[in-house]
Amino acid sequence: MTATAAASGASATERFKSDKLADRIGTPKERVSLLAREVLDAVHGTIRRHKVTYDEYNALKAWLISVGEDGEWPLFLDVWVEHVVEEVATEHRKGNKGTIEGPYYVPGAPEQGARGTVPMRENEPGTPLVWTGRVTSTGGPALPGAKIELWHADADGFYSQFAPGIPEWNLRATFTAGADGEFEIHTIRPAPYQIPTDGACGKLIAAAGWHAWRPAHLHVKVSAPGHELLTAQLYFPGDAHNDDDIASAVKPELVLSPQSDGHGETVEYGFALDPV
Ligand code: MBD
Ligand code: FE
Repeated sequence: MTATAAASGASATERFKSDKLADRIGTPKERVSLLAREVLDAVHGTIRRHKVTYDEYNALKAWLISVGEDGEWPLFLDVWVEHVVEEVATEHRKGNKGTIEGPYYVPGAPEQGARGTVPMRENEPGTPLVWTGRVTSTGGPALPGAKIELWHADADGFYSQFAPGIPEWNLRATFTAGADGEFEIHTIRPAPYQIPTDGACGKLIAAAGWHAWRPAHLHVKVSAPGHELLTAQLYFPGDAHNDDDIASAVKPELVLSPQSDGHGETVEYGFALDPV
């Protein structure tokens, strides 16, 4: 079976509903009215400025219907909107830069302690990557016991639990920083990632003449008691899409400096978390 937009979209939609909708808080009426009004005003402005036709309106309507049918609301929103929400939510931070979560996080990945290997298949394709680092508070002290949740795509660009035929927790793990905040993670280097092209988001990309690529990336969530949760992605130097990520989620502070060691690559990268 091959991965289809509708199948990974349906999984991402279910994931969102069970993780994020459960603890959503109500938004006050005044705030809903203000934001909805302003977004609608912006749409009306675009229609007037560009004299949008009925054909174009109906094409939009059909496309919006297909976003839901393909389960691609999580993908659409995380690719084209989340980066600005993240920017606003974290602008006060003094510690590590973060970036968007994207649609493919799953909580509860297997625990590996402070040093270990991410679950992977026998002969998992890809260059071995050994990543060492420390988790500290922005003031300097180490944060022993900090959690580092890691998830990333395989060498074909597929995420476990969102593409068929991949073991449940493949390339997903939770590490716990040691006494000095240190950790050592063994994994493989992920491949550049192309968002599904056979669904509604792919249709928009093709119709607009854009490309569907994100640079290769490792996703992390780093957490410690009394500190703000850090959601980030780490990138590799020289990737063709670091400068034109479809999801606009690359920041210079998030680009790694790996060293080749003949067998694979090693890299050092740590995290400073902001106290709450
Ligand atoms: C991804 O892997 C991703 O990280 C984002 C942000 C959007 C789509 C796929
Ligand atoms: Fe991703």
